[in-house]
Amino acid sequence: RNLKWQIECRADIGRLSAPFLAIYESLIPAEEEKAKQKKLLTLLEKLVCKEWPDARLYLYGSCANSFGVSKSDIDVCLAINDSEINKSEVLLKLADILQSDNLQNVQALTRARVPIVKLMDPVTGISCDICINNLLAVVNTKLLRDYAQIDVRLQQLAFIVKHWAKSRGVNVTYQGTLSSYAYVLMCIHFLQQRRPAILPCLQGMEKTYSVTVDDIECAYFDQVDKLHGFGSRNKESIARLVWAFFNYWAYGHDYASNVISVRTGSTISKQEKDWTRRIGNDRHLICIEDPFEVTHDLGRVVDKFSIKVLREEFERAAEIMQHDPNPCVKLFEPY
Ligand code: 3AT
Ligand code: MG
Repeated sequence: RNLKWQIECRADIGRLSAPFLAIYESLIPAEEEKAKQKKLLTLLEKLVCKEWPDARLYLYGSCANSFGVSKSDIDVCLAINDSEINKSEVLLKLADILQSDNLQNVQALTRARVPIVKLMDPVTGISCDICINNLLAVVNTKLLRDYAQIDVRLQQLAFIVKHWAKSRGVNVTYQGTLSSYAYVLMCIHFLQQRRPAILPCLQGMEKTYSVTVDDIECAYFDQVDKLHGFGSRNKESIARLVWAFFNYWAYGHDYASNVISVRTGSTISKQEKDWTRRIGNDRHLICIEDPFEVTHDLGRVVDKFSIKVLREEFERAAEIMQHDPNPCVKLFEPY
């Protein structure tokens, strides 16, 4: 495996960037889509404020973290500053309110891992999930958005990787493959590791932003406008980065011993995290540390079957990137 990781990149990699950039451009949401999302959020704010005057609504997930492709659903967090509330009751009440305002397909999923109300707005056609007090997700959304400001190659790589994962059926957490959030963290980690680095480690720098959420201190350098050009000494093209990303996950990553960690800008050992054996349902077969909730392994959904599927998909992608005359076609072929 290590020999293969040393393999030279194909000589014609430079000419492959144009089709990847074309795919990236085609996935960017149009401005009018953003406007529709704003409109729906305003409507929801109006409805929520009648019942909970002190509550606030936050967008999170891909509609707010710069990694949303066009036609995505939106994720909304209702923040109620009251530790006494019963989430299920609030969700049922919320579902009632939304239903009476003609929002469609309203459903309260009170027993999900993250309890939500789902709805569809017939005016804008947008579907939306609302959760309660999931403020860590709001903060990790800001972290991802801040990273995206530093070098456009992160957004390009993450759009391509997400598009690949959706096309290949490996972006389905209930089937044991990885979430979009996990894939974006894999991209950030990967660009922190390039030499010269394309991304810094924001949590390793002076703390200009700090909040405490659920007893977890979330702090990092968020003045990212000062970091424009950080990665400019690295001239790698997007095609080369896609090639190297899949090679890393196919042949370079040490699955047996290492955890990728955006928080430290590096890898850390499974030993150090005590992620070496299965505990309950957490098998730690591919380890991705959450940047704030550091006891949380985003790879914990992966089981002994889906790890094989994932690794075979990484190898397939690496193979295509190395040899296929027209990798953009094969790479995204539906499974
Ligand atoms: P899609 O474009 O919808 O696929 P997304 O970034 O919106 O991508 P999800 O809908 O899966 O991803 O998740 C919404 C947000 O919830 C993203 C992240 O801020 C948070 N999140 C998701 N999974 C986790 C997790 N396991 N731990 C912590 N936060 C998470
Ligand atoms: Mg989403």
